[in-house]
Amino acid sequence: NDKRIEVDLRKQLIPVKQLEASVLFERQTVSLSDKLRHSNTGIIAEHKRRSPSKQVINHNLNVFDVAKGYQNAGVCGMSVLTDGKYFGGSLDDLLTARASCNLPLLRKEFIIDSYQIIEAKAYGADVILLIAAILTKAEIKVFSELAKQLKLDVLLEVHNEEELHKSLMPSLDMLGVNNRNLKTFDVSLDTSKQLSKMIPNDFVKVSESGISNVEAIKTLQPYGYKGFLIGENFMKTNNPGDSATQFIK
Ligand code: IGP
Repeated sequence: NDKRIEVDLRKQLIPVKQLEASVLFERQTVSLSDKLRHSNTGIIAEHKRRSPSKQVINHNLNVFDVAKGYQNAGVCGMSVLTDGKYFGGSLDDLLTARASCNLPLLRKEFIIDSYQIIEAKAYGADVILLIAAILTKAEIKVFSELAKQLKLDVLLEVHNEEELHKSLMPSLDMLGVNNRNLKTFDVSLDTSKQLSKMIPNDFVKVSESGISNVEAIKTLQPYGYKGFLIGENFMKTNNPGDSATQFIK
């Protein structure tokens, strides 16, 4: 797999056997989808230093404080960008978040190989993200079934109808609709509204990106959304935890 080799060259990989022998691999994971089902606010708060659309969001905060702040705010879960190239994140960030809070943690990464799922668990994640735009149906099946075996929740991300229809399968827990077009970076909450009716109710519906106020959440809840993934709006402030609190009270 060519894509995988590119990833391999960036760092020395720890053998799978060693990852499986790690202390965190034994940890009992927490289900984000269960928490969202039973929440009225449903915030998944993200740690994101920068992005392809915004070069600098915030470089001055440490993950430890951000995770603590989100937990104190009462969010349902935290998303940690581990991609270095586009988002300036790392697996170290995931570990640090794990050390700082009990929230279910989503490894936010472009997953293209099973290895990254085993790695996610060994570094303390409870949830993995699978992005329909970069995976085949067969890959989504293999990766989501592996995640379920490892007791990880699966959030499958789509941006249009075609991706959604390709992806629906029982091994997914949450269906995330990305309001941001990854090619143009345009954001529209209409994407969540339009796709909602095509998502069967057995999946927890999550609306991702471009959510900047409580009104947006109130608008999306009648469409069946139980989860709201928010990054930039919190991270651009000096105290992301305090900003999250505004969304929860
Ligand atoms: C958060 P925002 O607009 O609140 O910062 O968006 C999250 O949805 C976004 O970071 C995201 C993402 C992704 C990042 C959604 N899907 C896939 C990387 C890869």
